[in-house]
Amino acid sequence: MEAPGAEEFLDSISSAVKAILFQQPLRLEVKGKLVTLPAKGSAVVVGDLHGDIESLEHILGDSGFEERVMEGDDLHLLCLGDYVDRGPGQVQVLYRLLRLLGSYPGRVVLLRGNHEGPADVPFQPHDFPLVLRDSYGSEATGVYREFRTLCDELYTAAILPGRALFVHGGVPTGVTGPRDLAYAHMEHPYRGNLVEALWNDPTDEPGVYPSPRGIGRLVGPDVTEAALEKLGVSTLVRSHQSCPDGWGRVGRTLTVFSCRLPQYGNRRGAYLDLPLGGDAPVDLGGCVRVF
Ligand SMILES: [Mn+2]
Repeated sequence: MEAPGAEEFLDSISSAVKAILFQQPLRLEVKGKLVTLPAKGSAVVVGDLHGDIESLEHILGDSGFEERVMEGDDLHLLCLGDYVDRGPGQVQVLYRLLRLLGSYPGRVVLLRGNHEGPADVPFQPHDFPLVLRDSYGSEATGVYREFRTLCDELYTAAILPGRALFVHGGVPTGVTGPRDLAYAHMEHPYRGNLVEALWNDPTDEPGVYPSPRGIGRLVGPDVTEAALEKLGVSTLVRSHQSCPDGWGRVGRTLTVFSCRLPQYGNRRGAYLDLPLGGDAPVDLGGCVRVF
């Protein structure tokens, strides 16, 4: 797929920002930067994409997202962040998702990954600005500025009350309730909840440890469980780490990774097709779709 022209891409970004600010609060239950998912219908849950447009198209086709929504299905597309950097289709992935958001503002929920994190937290690799410069030349600066505005408007987390928390990295270890996630972006950098939400990883060992990433924390199953209890949910659904088969589990944490770029070395990608209603299975492992 060709990259869109600068004007078209810029328009998709600024339209998405407006949709998040003005349309989505009328169609979704939004508090701060936390979306509460309705306990009905279902959700297609997508992990890291990192510019892998092929995997995104596969998920959209395989899940039948657009057809199902057009047929009136009660269906959401929930993406767990990390849309750009690394892959060959960074602009294409973002453009596709933003256009879907524009078409179905009540149906598409885009969370923030650490690659869409706050501007004062540097990280590597961040080749998206270079991709923009190659594609758009002198117009790249303006496009990137609009992208940064979008990053600050993306949601930090989504919650399915009583069941699951959805966030890019992990549940912040100091969380006391949903409010801490809803307003984590406003309390950044004074409190670490936003950084932990975007950067944390699970570990088998009980306790909390410094992350080898140099930012965020490694969080043991005991700490995750206690934090999830404060949020009134039993399962954490997150992305942020590749898994050989596209998904994996540590305690109550389920990782789903959707990109299949060769540098990650995973054999498969995965997404979830997750019923949100009361008859939904307690074990989300049964909702994993591997490709
Ligand atoms: Mn990540």
